[in-house]
Amino acid sequence: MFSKILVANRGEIAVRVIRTCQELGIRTVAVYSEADATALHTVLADEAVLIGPPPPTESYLRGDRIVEVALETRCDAVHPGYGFLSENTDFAEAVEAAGLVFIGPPPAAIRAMGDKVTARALMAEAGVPVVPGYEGEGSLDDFLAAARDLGYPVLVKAAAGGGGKGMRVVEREADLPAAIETARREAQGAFGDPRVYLEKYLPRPRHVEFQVLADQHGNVVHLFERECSVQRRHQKIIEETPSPLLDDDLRQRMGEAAVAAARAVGYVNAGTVEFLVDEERHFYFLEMNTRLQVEHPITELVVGVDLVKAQINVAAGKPLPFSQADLHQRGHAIECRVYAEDPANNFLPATGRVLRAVEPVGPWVRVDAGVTTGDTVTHHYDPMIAKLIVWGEHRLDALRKMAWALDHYIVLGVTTNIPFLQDIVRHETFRRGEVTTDFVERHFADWRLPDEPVPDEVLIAAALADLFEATASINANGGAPTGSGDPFSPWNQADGFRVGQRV
Ligand code: MV4
Repeated sequence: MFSKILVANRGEIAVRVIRTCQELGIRTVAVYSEADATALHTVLADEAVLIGPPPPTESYLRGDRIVEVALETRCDAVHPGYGFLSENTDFAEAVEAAGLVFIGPPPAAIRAMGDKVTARALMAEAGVPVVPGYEGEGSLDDFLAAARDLGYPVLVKAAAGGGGKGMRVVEREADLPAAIETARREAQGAFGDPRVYLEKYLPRPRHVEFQVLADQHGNVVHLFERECSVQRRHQKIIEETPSPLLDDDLRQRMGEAAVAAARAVGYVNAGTVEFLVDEERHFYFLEMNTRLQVEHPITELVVGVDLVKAQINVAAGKPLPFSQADLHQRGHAIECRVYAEDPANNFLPATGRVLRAVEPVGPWVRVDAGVTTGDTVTHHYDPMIAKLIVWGEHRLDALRKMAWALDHYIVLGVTTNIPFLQDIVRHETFRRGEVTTDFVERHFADWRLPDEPVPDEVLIAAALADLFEATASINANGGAPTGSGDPFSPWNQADGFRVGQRV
């Protein structure tokens, strides 16, 4: 087993990985930017190394520097989390070339799935259904002929894209040449690769993804699905499992397809196979995310597997401790993503200092947070500051618990989407489990903050925060009411001492 792991990430996922390492008795090294000197992940790790200024390109995306740090601190493995370098083939290769273990899939599997045209071809070959389309290497006339066969509308997608980047809908033949031209130019600019391909456009699909886990000994299992249709501009907002859409038969067929997809690229470690499900309940491979995902906790709660622990064990060469027949879904889990943004103002990212964060605590309520009281949310990083995850015996039970948990989640100082989430989980369509990928656009296009009185809890918390701040500044001055502050008081330290005391 590894004795020390470098966590090449920040925020809640870095904290998530560090906590499991602590539990397993594995030491951790955090890397951090100048903006994260007192962040939770920096404080919680056994060692922390400053890698650069706040912009990701100068810190969390500096693969070369991160590998150096891993070697200098004598780590044996690197966990990439999600985002940043997690799906960067060059980084995975550099980690391995340095004699370290990359806690993720083989670089070849990342590369194969990163190229959507290659992935589609491999999937079709492996018998995994793909959306009818055209992997165009050909001329404009070939594209036009293929689109006519597929029938309009069609989607032009970038081969190097994914997650909706560089995608455009074309309604009629007259618009196709220009759409291809623009898409090529954009793809060249964004990915350095101008290749585009066509897919038939599926109206109002649902996004259902399957968690897979594979070891180095040829064992591949799936850990069932996650329903991820509640999203806005390709950013997921609420995920749940089981999907209200699937029945046992469809679930089994999609699960088998997900396992076949993983096998087709020689997959090892945790991964996610994304499918679109159309109105006739046909399913199609969309793409594979070759990393741990944000929404992994709902699978953990319903299937009873710690996915980070599994990732570490698999990367260390251990066989999976279960087979497909051992895995079952029990109850229902829902995740809400808490974003520092203003849903009443075009979802503008919100920044500032979190004066007070009071997280709901109760049976089967989990909060994975990367930001806590006193931390500053900057514009440099993803606005997701926490994930609220609940488990219930059945869907209605989980929905009730989520409504309760949102009502008891207090964040002061930074605007969040919590009131927006409260309205979604109470929405009739959502409660019926009838969401498609256009749900938010369709029902929440001009959402406004409800005109309700501020709850007592919030007023009390605000008053306490105020008092707390005032007391802190009095203590810092040895009893004087206000002033510049005692440089030796722990309240005035910027080195994380206070954060470390709180957790
Ligand atoms: C599609 C589609 C309809 N038809 N492909 C968006 C993200 C990227 N991974 C693929 N996406 C889509 N591909 C075909 N052939 C509709 C979407 C889509 C979508 C997919 C999943 C979740 C949310 C979405 C929101 C808008 C469009």
